[in-house]
Amino acid sequence: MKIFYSEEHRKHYPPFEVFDGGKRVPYYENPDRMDKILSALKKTDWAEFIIPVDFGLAPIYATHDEGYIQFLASAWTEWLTSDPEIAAAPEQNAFLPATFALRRMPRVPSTLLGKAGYYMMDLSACIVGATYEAALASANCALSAAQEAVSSQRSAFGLCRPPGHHAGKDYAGGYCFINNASVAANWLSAKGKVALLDIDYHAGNGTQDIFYERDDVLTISIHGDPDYEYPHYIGFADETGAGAGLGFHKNFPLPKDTDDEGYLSALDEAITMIKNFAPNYLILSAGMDTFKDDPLGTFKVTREGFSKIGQKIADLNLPTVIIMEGGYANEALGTNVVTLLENFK
Ligand code: SP5
Ligand code: ZN
Repeated sequence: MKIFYSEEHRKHYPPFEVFDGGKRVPYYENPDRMDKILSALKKTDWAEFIIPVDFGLAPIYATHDEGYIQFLASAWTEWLTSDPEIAAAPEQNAFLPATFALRRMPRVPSTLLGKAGYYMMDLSACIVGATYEAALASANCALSAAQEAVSSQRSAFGLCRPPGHHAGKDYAGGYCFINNASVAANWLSAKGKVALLDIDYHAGNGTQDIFYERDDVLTISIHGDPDYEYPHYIGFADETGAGAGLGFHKNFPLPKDTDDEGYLSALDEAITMIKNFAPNYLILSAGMDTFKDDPLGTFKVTREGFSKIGQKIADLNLPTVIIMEGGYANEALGTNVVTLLENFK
């Protein structure tokens, strides 16, 4: 299987994130995640690593707001030059807002901190010097995998970091800056009918946001119920699309402690919907944070569970663009990714 991977992510390693209750904790979404996945993949006889092609900004702007992308591009340099204390110790700093644009606050301010609270949804998508380049390279991994699926009509893996599914048209959040899977799905939608299935533990709010009014890309997310879990305000069962897109989005919010059996029965329903939609391509937003030992999750999915999940999705027999999303139980992450991917090789 062709695996699109770039080393560009490595320096995107914020020194902290602001966790529940305002506590500063080490950044969960760290480069070690990739090292664990790489080392597990290198032990197989089927992983073929390829450096992604640069698709330029056109496919990014086709999915995201230009003002938002320009904010991502310049935020760190502006922050650094705004304060000599930060410039003196850049590696101890990360850029985050302190104020957020909530309901009925639709103005985009002209200043950096104002923009930050407008374009960011939480305190976990920290911007550092390497963030923008890493996010672009990550999107190129997804696009390159999509292109491979078109040309070979086989499945391919975009080993993306940073992840993408929490990033909306004009906002970052949940460790995500550019919505890799959505950028790839939008690009792929010009080549055929696309379904996107999100199996990350957290609701794919960004993907939902991006495709909510479209009927040409079916989006489905299976996740921890937002009533108790991040991203809290979106991902509920009654959100099924709007306008032309009505009926083309589906959420499966699941209870805490969901195990293999509970998970697989939601997956069966999702798979039936995909079959009825009859797409030419499938994008799989593959987060492994449903795993029983994940520090950010509550689900109880096992390694055998990931094997069955992969088997069921691969049985759709579609060229599948698998996109790496979350998963923070680093010691098991490599094995879990290989276990899922094996079904598609
Ligand atoms: C891509 C992805 O998986 N992003 C996830 C971002 C989640 N950030 C907020 C986590 C808040 C978790 N609270 C869990 C308490 C555990 N004791
Ligand atoms: Zn997640």
